[in-house]
Amino acid sequence: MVYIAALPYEYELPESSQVALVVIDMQRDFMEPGGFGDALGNDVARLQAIVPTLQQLIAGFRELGLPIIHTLECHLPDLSDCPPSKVRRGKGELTIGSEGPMGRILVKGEPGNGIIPELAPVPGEFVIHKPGKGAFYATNMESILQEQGITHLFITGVTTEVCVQTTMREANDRGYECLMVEDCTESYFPEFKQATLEMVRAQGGIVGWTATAAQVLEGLQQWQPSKALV
Ligand code: C5J
Repeated sequence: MVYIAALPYEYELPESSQVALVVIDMQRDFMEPGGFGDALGNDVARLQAIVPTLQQLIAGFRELGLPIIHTLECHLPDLSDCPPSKVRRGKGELTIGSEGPMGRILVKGEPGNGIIPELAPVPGEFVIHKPGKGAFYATNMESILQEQGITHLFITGVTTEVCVQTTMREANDRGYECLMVEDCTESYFPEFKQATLEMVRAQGGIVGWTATAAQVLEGLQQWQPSKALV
């Protein structure tokens, strides 16, 4: 058993467990001017701060040969997978499907919908296209986790209180042991990030744990899984 220093108490990683890193929506649509986040009136520059730390965490998982799952929030070009209620939100000049400076907002395959180059997936990593906030809704996330025998999830990405938190709650309800990596998630609203971290670990870890990337990597380097890694 390895114990990762975490809040509200140590996160246990048994030899019999299998882990994955989940990287939520590190897309130009949320990170750069001219995308979805910007269209909703947010200061997208705030999200850049986590990129170097997330690069280090991803590099650590790659070195250890551990699975990485990247998600993208996106919709089909005809928006048939996008509820009209979602299109109506925001009331900005640009909305989902509008032509923006990086192509159509939040539409699959458009330049602005891609993952930022610094965090681009490499061959062999899982990439999930999701129409909702949570990574489990209308995707093959659960079947990937089951096929790989994954039991423990390290959850990162943007934005903390929207897609990251939704995914963590979905995973928690399905029985996964989830840890949100504090310095690898960010929000347009610092107070929402802080509140989310506190909500997750309140009440004895009602949704899960939080720890820093350094704490996660230190623990994983000592962990010796009994199952063959995928
Ligand atoms: C949002 C996300 N904020 N990835 N999506 O609409 O959090």
